[in-house]
Amino acid sequence: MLQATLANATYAGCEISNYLDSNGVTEDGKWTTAAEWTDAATATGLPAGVIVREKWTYPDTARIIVHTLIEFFTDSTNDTGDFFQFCFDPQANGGSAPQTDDFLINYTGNRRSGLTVYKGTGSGWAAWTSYVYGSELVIAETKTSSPLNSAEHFVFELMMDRTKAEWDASGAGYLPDIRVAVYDASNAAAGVKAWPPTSENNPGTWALETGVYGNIPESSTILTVVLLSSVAVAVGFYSLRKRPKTAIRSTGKIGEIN
Ligand SMILES: [Ca+2]
Ligand SMILES: [Ca+2]
Ligand SMILES: [Ca+2]
Repeated sequence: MLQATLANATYAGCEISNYLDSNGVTEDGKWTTAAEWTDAATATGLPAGVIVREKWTYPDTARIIVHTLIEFFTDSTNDTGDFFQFCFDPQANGGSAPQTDDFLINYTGNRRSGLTVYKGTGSGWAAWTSYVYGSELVIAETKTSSPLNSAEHFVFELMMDRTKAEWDASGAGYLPDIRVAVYDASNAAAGVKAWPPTSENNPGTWALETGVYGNIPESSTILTVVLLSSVAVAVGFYSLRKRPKTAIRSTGKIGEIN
C-alpha cells in the first residue's frame, strides 16, 4: 500500500509562515521598495548567509500567488554552475523519493535559459513543461545589495500560481512542504547550502510552510529581527512562539486547522 508508506516527516526546526502581503511585491530580483519584504516572515533554521521569506497575494478572487525571496549573501560571482532550487510537495505527503505530485524547480546559471521544472515520477524526476512562464511561474534575479545585506550578492524572487491544479496546496490545508537550496560554483568547497539540510530527492525531509490567512503580526516582524541578530535569544523566543491557528482555505475564508 503506497499511501501507508508515505509519512509527512517534515524537518524539525525548519519552517516558514506564509503571511498575506500588505506592502506589494514585484518579481524583479531585488527589493523594489524599501518595505517590499518587511511584511514577510523569515524561515527558521536557515543555513548561514541564506535568507528565505515568503508571502502571498490574491490578484483576483480566483488566484492565490505565493512569492518567495531568496538571498545568498556569499555569492557575488555570476557562474554558469551557480544554481538555486525550490522543491515543493503541495500535498505534504512526503515519501523517500519524489512522488508524482512533487516538483523541483532548478534555476542554473542565474539566467532564464537555466530554468528547468521537474515533476516527480515516483522514483526520480522528469522534466515538465506544462506551465506558463510569466503568469504561473516567474523567477528574477539580480546581483545587488539589499536592506538585509549591504554587500553585493545574488537576490532571487520566485512567483508561483498556487491555484494552478498541480501546485494547489488546499488539499493539505495550505500546509505544503518545501525545500530551498543555493550553490555558488566559485566556492565549491562550501557545497550546496540547503534548507532544510536534506536531499532534493527526499520529500519526507522537507520543511513545513504554513499558509496564514492574515498579515504578519507586528510581533513577528520584531521576532525576525531578533532571529537574525542572536541565535541564543531566538531559541528562547522561538519556544514561546505559538503556531498560527488559521490557514488559507480554498474559499478564501479563515479556517481553523487545530
Ligand atoms: Ca522585488
Ligand atoms: Ca557564483
Ligand atoms: Ca508529495
